[in-house]
Amino acid sequence: MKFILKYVALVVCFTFIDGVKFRCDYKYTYLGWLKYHEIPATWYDARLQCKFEGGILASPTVPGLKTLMLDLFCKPEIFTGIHATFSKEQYYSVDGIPLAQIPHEWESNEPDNKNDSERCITLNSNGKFSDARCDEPRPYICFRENSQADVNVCGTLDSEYHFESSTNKCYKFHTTPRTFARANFVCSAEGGHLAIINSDEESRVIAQVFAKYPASKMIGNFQKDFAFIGFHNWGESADWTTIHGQSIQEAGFAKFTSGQPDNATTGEYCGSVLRNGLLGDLGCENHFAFICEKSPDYPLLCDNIKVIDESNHNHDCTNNAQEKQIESVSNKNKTNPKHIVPAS
Ligand SMILES: [Ca+2]
Ligand SMILES: [Ca+2]
Repeated sequence: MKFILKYVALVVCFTFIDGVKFRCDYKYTYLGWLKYHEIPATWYDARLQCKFEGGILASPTVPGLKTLMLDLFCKPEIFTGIHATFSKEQYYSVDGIPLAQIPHEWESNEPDNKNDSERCITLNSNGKFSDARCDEPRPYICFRENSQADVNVCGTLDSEYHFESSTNKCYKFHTTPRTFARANFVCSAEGGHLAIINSDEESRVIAQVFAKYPASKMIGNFQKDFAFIGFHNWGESADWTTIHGQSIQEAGFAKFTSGQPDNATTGEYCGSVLRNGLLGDLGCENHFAFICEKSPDYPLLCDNIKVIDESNHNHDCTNNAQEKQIESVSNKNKTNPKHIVPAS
């Protein structure tokens, strides 16, 4: 009995000590991991970005989370995950919590559903809500709830990334067809990039990855023997460059399949790989499967039990404070934002 108790105590102890890792670009808090995205995006892209990063578009569903969110931004407003994009006026957070169950106070004269086109909710710096157009870009915050799920050997929670020891890289084949730009967006948000072939060996590895996805495994009407990878020619001819700026020769692999590049239908400026591991060109705006590559040690991983360097995350709003003061003088109705933190 004593032994069992000791064992249980040890297990509890180790469970507690053994931290959970997640991306260091997220700030660890008592409620979970948070990341402020200062570059404004449409609500739709914000939702996707958070999803691909391993979180969700944050909503202030509980008062504690709202406080943490307000501490992260200095701008007048950010998108929350609360939306009515399915049916108008039916507001839910992206994780399904109805607006009625989320504590909230509206900004004066809001919600107004201006021009009957406002289906997304912003969190304003004073803690109040407004309804707003989903397609007008705003900053936003991604959130990952605390959980015991830990990253895999590829440094991600995404189990579709597989490690290849011969290249020391991880790869993920995406069967949902996208344009080159959207494929690049997805890989990047996942912490990787569109695959870049750096050697004959990597070409062989990529061909093996492709072989696991016969056409029958892909749903939809598109050409299934090509996949976008990370090279293009800047919209011009014969300047094939990787998305990281090297010529494909410098990158280490420049073998096109026979008959390629053919610049078919006048204008194939984006790079692809075929099932044989060789290169081809494709129209950037057409939809194809694509392959992401990820380094196991990028993005950097942080442990939830180590002391976290707050400097990367805490926003110094002092520069904005001056602007805000001017704003508040010019607009007497607006109160000073509560969340402005003094310079440390
Ligand atoms: Ca409004
Ligand atoms: Ca590579």
